[in-house]
Order: sequence, then C-alpha cells, then structure tokens
Amino acid sequence: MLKTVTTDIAALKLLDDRLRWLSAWTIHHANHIRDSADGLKVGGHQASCASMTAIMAALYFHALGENDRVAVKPHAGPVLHAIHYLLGSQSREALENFRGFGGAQSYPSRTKDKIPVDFSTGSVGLGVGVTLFASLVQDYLAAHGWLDGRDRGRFVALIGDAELDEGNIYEAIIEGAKHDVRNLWWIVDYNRQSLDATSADRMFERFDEIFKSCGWRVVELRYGKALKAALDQHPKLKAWFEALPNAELSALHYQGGAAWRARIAAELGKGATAFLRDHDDAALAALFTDLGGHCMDSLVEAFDAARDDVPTLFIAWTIKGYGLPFAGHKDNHAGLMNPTQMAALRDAMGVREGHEWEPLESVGDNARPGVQSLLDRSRILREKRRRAFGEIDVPAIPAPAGGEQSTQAAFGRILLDLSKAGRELADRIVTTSPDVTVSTNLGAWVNQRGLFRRDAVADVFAQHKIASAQKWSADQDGQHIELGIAENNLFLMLAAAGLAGDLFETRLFPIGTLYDPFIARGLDALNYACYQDARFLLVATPSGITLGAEGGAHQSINPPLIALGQPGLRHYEPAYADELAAMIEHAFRLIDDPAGESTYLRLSTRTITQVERPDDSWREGALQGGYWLRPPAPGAEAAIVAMGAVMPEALAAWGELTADIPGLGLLAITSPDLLHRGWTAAQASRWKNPPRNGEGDHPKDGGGGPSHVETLLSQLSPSAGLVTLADAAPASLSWLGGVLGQRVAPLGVERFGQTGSLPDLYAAYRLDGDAITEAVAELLLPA
Ligand SMILES: Cc1ncc(C[n+]2csc(CCOP(=O)(O)OP(=O)(O)O)c2C)c(N)n1
Ligand SMILES: [Mg+2]
Repeated sequence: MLKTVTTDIAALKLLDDRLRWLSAWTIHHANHIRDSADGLKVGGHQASCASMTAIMAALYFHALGENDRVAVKPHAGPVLHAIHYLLGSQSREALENFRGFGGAQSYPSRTKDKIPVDFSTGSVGLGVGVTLFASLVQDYLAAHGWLDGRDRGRFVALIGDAELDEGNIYEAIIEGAKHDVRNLWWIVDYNRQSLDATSADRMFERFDEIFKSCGWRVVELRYGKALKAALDQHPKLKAWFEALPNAELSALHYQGGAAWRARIAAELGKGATAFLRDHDDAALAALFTDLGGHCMDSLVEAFDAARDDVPTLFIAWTIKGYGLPFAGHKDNHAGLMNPTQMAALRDAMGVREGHEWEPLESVGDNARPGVQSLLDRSRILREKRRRAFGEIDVPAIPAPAGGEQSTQAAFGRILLDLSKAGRELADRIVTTSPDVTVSTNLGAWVNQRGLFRRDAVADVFAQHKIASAQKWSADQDGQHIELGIAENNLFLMLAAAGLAGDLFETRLFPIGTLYDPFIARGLDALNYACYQDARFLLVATPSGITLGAEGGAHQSINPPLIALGQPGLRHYEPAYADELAAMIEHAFRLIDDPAGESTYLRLSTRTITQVERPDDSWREGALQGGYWLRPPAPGAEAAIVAMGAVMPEALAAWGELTADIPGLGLLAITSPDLLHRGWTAAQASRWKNPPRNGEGDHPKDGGGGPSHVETLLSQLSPSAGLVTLADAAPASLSWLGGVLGQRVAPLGVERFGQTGSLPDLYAAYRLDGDAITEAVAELLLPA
C-alpha cells in the first residue's frame, strides 16, 4: 500500500476551474482569435475537456506518482496541455498555436508534443489497451531485473464512455486476465454522450460484469457528496433520478434548474414539494450536476482507496460540457462556444479580459499559496523522459548454412543461433505471437528461452513424459509472451514493448510473428505503434499464394501495399537466407537507433535453392531495397524485376531468355517501400524548398544525388521494358516504371487465391516462366 497524502480539496477545485477555463480558452483562441490562413474550422472539443477537468485535476495534482503513466482521452488533449502550462512545462506560445503547425497537438502525441506524453492517443480504444500491455512490459522488465521495484508505476487510461464500444478493449482485458495484469487504473468519463448522440441505456451494468469477470475491481462514482446526501433523504426522488434514461438526463442538464423543477413537480407531485421549496432553480441545477466525476472529495477518496495493485475500473459519472453553456446538449461534441458565450464564461469564472492566459488568473490571493503548493508538489514529470538508445551491441548475424532453405525456416534458425550464442542482444529480445508461435517457426527459440509468466506454469505434457517437440513451460525468466488469437493485442504488445526504452529506459528488441494476411486484422493498432515510434520487428509468415494448399483464406495479397503506405515501418521481403540474416541484423540496429524505425519482414515457407554469391556486393543493395542478381548489359532493353518467393521462376526465365536477349538483367527487389521512399526523397532534395519534416517524423534520406532505384534502373535503356513479378498485388512493383519512364508489364496476384500446388497456382495467377516469357516478348515487340 502506498502512503496517501492529505490534499487541499479547495485548492484542487480551483485547479479544476483553471483547467476548464484554459482548455476552453486554448480551443477558442485557435478558432476565433488566431488568424486563419485557410478559413477552415480549426476545431477542438471544449465539451469533452470540461467533462473531465475535475478527474484530471485530482489525478495530476493529487494521485499520480512520478512513475505513473497516462493515456489521455484523445479529445481531452487540451486539458493535458493546460496541466503542463500550470506546471510551467508547457509554453503559452504552444497553446496559442494549438492545432497549428508545430503547436500543441490536437491529440496528445508522444513524438510531436513538447510536453511529456506517455502514450499518443487519437484512435479511440487503442490508448486504453496499450496501458495494459505497458503494465505487462513493466512486470516483464522487473522480473528480468531491469526495473527496481521502487520504480514501478501505475498505468492509467482516461476513457470516453463511448470508447468502451471499441472491441480491442475487451480483447485486451481477456489477455490481461490470463497474464494477471495489475497496476492499472482505467477511468471512464461517463458522460453518457458519444459524438453523435447520447449513449445506449442499460449497457453500463453489463460493462461492470465484463470487467469483474476479468478480475477487475469496479468502482462507480455516480454521485457527488451533496447530491448523494440530498437523494439519500428522498428515496422517491432518488428512484426517479436513477430511472431517468441517458437522453432525458442529458436534456435536463442542458435545460437547467427550471426544467428540473417542472419535471420533478410533474412526475413526483406532492412528494417533492418540500424539496422543491428548499431549492431555488440555481440550487437545483447545481445539485443535479454534482455527479461523482465532478466532485473533488469523491474523486480523491476513490483514488486514495485504490492504491493496491488490483486493476481498477472507475466509472465516474460526468456531464459533457460541464459548466459550459452547451452542457448536456447532444450536439456538443464538436460544439464551440461563440465569442459572446466565451465572454460570459470568462466573467462567470472571474477571468479579466486581457488576462485570459494568466495561469492563476481568478485564483484569489488567499487561495494562491494552497494552489501553488499543489502545483509544486505534483509528482508528474515536467520533462520528457530520456529515450534509451544505442545501448546494445548488435553482432554480425551470419546466414544459416544450407543450399535449400525457406526464409521462414531460416528465421527460426537465426533466432535459435542467436539464443545459443548467448550475447546481451539475445537477452533483450522478447518474442510474442497470437497463437502462431509454432507455425511461424519461433518454436526452437521458445524451447531455449521459455515462456514468460509472473507465476510459473509447468509444462504438463513434459511432466507426464509425453513426447513433444515443444517445451511449453513458463516462468519469470521466460522471453516469449504468448498471446491469444487477437492481432490487435499483438500490435499493442509490440507498441508497449517497443516503447520500453522510452517508458522504462531499458530498450527491448521485440519480435512479433503472425500470418501475413492477418496484419490487416490489427492494422490500426500497427499504425498506432508506428505513430508513437515504438520499435520492433514484425515477422509475417507465410506470405502470398506460395502458401499453396492452405488456400485463399490464408494467402496474402496486399500487405506490401500496406507497407508501402505505412510510415515508421520498413518492409523487407527477402528471397534468400543470407538476405534475411542481413535484414534481421539491420532491423536490430534500427530498433536501437534514434533515427531508426520498425521493420516488417514478409517471409515464405517455400524452400528454394540458395544462390551462389561471388562476393558481398549484393548486401548493401539488398538493405537499400534491391540489387542486380543478374546485372544487365549497359543500356539493355529489358529486365526481369522480381521479389521474394518467386525468385526461382524469375531466375529460370532469365536463364531461358538470356540466350535470345543478350544483356537481359534480373533485378532482385528486397523492399519496394525503401525504393519508393528513396525516390521521392531524392526528388524532394533536388527541389529548392524541400518539405519540412515535423519533429518526430523520420528524416528523409536524399542529399541531392540520385536515389538507389534511379541508379539501378538507369543501367537500362530509358525505353527499356520491365517485367515485374511479385507474389503480391502487382501494384507493389508496377510503379517502378514511373521512376525513369520505362515500360512495365506487371505480374502478380489480383484475385483471391485458391488451394493448389505451386505449378498450378503460378500458372493460374500468371507467375510462372511462361507468363514471364510472354510479358518480356510483348515488351520487346516493336511498337
Ligand atoms: C477509432 C476511432 N473512431 C472514431 C473516432 C472519432 N471520435 C472521436 S471522439 C468520438 C466520440 C467519443 O465519445 P466518448 O468516448 O464518449 O468521449 P466524450 O467526448 O463523450 O468524452 C468519436 C466517434 C476516433 N477518434 N477514433
Ligand atoms: Mg462520452
């Protein structure tokens, strides 16, 4: 149990007011005062902020410890900025530039905001889920001796009630229950409104049950102290109040005291006469808005009472737009106060005109010391945490031996060899997979390094001496985190583990494996991980229709296109084991480099004959996105351009055609993603005004010279024809024709796959030698 501190509630209430004012004013300033360059609405969510200023005041100025981390409800971002403004760690300039270029971000951003932001948020639900996996990572680090018990923190998610409809939250708590997660506070801003409307009634008890059945404590903060006392004296009024549907309740909050009076008089009659006589309209409005999430005493009490490590869901009843003129109105989500309303609020809150930005404006002299002492005492970080990089020596990773290999098998071998070599890098690797550990070739690694569990779990099959290739016991030292089949969880796990260097100052090397087509299942969570610059290695295997007999439901088509459009994630698609080893080594370096990024490897189960290499000259090109496997004659009129598992077809076709077409080249593509990036960056660097990168974006390469893809393709004639070949959407490579204006015949997969042998499938989908020959012939025919 942590010690609780006594806090000056009156001062906390003043800070609540300050947050409500400053968040509303920041949004107002951006929309109504700052010059507009484009005439477009800037936006912001005054109502969503006002809904949780009390919750956030109680948290940040009372409950949070220095090691606690918070995912803030995205549209309450301005409240977080106001908190740091009061603490002196956010500048007025950044607030004045809220939602402007380089200013305070609309939604809290770890990379772009200047204040410390523990988790970026924006896509609702994901910020909630990631806190659970971050807590699991904290336990992992502590178990492996990288985190002192004293450094352990709590993970807090501030949640909009409508956010609870996001399924990833339930996927997360189910997984969390299996791993016995702890140190979580999830606080629901239960204002019973979403973006479009008021939320569905009756769902709340169900949410309670769901959380409780996953081992959570549920704390409901329905009433503030005054409202509770009043309703306790009037059981009939209480029953009436509790039966009000969400929409009715919201409408009454919006309409105010007179409406409460009329409704109570009409529906409770004589029973409520005395109550109504004792309260004027203003008192009625104040009383019925005294919900738990706005009552500082209740909030402080509830937070103080939950200081053990049991995961806790707080359901704090609130009013959306509390204290603002559109409080409770169903259309208030993106609603903005107009200048007249803002002036009225300013007067009501005791803010002098011209003093709107003063941090403690409206706090009287007598109250200032109390408020100031809460600000001074707040234990939250004022500065961004150090990002731990460059700590681990990444050794050279040799290619597994063998003339016939698949990239997927080679991946398993490489990890096994790393584990056996036993260097620090191997100790920092943590692997994870959504129930496809064995089928993505992680089995040998897991046999060596074990599964991670806080409480040891024996391998029952091994105990009973039942033969199995897999050792499946788990304990504190294990390095594989096994997940249930939920790809959202995989990516949130990778996000959390990939931020270990940022959140806990210990860099981990997370490797996640899954089936390539199911990347799409967790795509937004993958994007979320990349958005906040989490670093990991994603190994998707097996890929494409090369998966043969597994059929269309398991064959992936578009992931290379996904990767082409995904910032922060580098796609590599090796054909050979030596390429894969170089890529894995490079991916580890990118994880531990401030200017690095995450890597996605698209692998295959197809065993292919490895190529003889005269030297290592292929290596640099392979890491840059492509190299000439069979160099063309200078100015050649044609080339085969192939990626990944279909390289044998490309090589065979090259062998057959080269007699008739001397100088024909074979270009091995290892990353369309990198080639495309290099191409656009090289163009931009040749312009007079290259685009500005926002901080947190990856610096673009370039520097005035031609890009790698331009250099490769310029070895051909400007009018050359390219036959591109990929076990993926042909658009992955067809764009290569645009680089120097060469003609392209794109071969690839555009229809859903089918079951079949490789010869059958390659013929049906035109990935075979005949298709390549025909395409080359057509390109070479005189126009
Ligand atoms: C995944 C995703 N879908 C949609 C949105 C757009 N959106 C932002 S806030 C919101 C409603 C949120 O309501 P609630 O969670 O109750 O928050 P409140 O503003 O009421 O506090 C929606 C639909 C989003 N940000 N993310
Ligand atoms: Mg809501």
